[in-house]
Amino acid sequence: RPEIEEIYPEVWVLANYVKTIPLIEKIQTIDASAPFRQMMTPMGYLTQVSMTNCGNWGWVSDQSGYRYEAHDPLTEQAWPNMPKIFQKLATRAADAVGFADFIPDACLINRYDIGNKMGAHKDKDESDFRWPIVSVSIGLSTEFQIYGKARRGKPINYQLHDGDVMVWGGESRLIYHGVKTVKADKQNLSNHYRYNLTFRKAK
Ligand code: MD5
Ligand code: FE
Repeated sequence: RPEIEEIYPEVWVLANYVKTIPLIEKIQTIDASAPFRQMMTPMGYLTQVSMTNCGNWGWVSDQSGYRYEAHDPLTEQAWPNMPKIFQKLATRAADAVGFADFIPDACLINRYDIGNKMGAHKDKDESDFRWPIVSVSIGLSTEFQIYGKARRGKPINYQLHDGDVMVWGGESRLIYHGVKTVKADKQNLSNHYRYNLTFRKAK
């Protein structure tokens, strides 16, 4: 694969862009103070995916809706600081596709156990859609689905691997997307999770 590929208008993949072991170590430190948890949706279902956050703002969901909060509702503490290596990675990836000065204030960390998926949705809880979203895939591979402006129709599927980074900006910022069921890696059964770091400017 080429280094940088625009797989859909204003969706870029930077294949095998980052070494993930240091990122996993930071995720484990964050998990120790702001543990991964499934969240309740306004529809009354628990998310399959477990989540936590770092940075000034954390994305949360409960019976009353989706929003960004400065404190972890589980511990009532501020979310852990965003590690410098996280922020630098997001800024560098955004810059590589033409978004200068992207300084995220929120990093949602998703953990997919084997068998978990994320249904089609769009991310619209941020205040300024001119900023891109940067997403980093870690651990197990998966198929990412891009629907477009409507949720219906056949999605474009794109395989994401450990170390791949995606940047969504402009036109693509408000399109529907999802993650297909994460499968076990038969070559490496010690790999239990897919993590995704989603860097945003929430406020
Ligand atoms: C994931 N997470 O692999 C994906 C990667 C989420 C989510 O979708 O909301 O936590 S982020 C892909 C993404 C993010 C923001 C906007 C768009 C796609 N988009 O405009 O299509 O766990
Ligand atoms: Fe999303």
